[in-house]
Amino acid sequence: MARAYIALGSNLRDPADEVSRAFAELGDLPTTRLVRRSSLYRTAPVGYDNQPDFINAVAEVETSLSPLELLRAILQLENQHGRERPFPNAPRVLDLDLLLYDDIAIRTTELTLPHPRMHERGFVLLPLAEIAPDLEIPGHDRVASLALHCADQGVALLESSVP
Ligand code: PH2
Ligand code: MG
Ligand code: MG
Repeated sequence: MARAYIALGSNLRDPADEVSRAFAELGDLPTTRLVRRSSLYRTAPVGYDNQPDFINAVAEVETSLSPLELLRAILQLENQHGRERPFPNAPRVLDLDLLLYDDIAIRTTELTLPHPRMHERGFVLLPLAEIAPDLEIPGHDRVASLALHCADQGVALLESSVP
């Protein structure tokens, strides 16, 4: 079994509900188990400002799907939620990004691992630091250390997700 981390994001319809349902759907993928899920975070948009805040979170899964099988499966989940892609960084009903798959580093047209921007994004690193602070991102640093640099990125724990 491999261990993979997936970033979840939504800023259309009912974002907290889209992300919560997506956690369950990840655990229902073939030969895949949801091991841990972060809290939900409310985050300021990065890259294209004129859109609503996002709800972001991170999932840890155990899977025997290959990296490409897992990637294709999560893109299919996005489509099932009605994802449309009018322009880069557009608002979206569900975004699922494969962040890490074991310690694999690859770069192909379809998939780059680790995710090329994850080491600088608070909306990924802060939820990830909650569930895997000691994880090393291949080619970068420990998650908890990288997350320290993201304090000013407008990422806030959503109170309603605290048990
Ligand atoms: N995703 C992006 C670009 N910008 N900003 C926030 N806050 N959250 C996201 O998930 C996000 C983003 C590209 O996928
Ligand atoms: Mg994304
Ligand atoms: Mg994506």
